[in-house]
Amino acid sequence: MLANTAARPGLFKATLVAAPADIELMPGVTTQAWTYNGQFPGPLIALHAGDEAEITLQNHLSQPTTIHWHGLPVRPDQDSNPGDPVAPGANHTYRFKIPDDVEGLYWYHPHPHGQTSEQVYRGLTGAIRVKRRMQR
Ligand SMILES: [Cu+2]
Repeated sequence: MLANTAARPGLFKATLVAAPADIELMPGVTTQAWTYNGQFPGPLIALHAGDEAEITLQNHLSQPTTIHWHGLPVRPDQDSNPGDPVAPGANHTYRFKIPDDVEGLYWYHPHPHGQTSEQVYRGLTGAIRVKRRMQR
């Protein structure tokens, strides 16, 4: 699970590092993958309805990349428009707010122009879970 480093409730703050890593899909067999934070699949992002999210992408790949929050209602300028690539070696912070009436299971993946499929095939993907807060 992706650790939340925010200092106040209602904010989810974290970093995803896109980088090559050796992973073991079959016992004893090493596969060279591209991962978020060295994991395949990438770490689960656990959010709550109403949360603000501030997630920084660090690109340690040899290609431009982005993160698309697949299915979540996120403003286009924060949702990894293929025309907003993050260059190799660069960082980018995505900021968005989860509406109060959203819950469910979503996923995140790269969406750079022309290189989305290669990056997903190499392993860049992860799940997003949005729960409603308990009513008091
Ligand atoms: Cu998608």
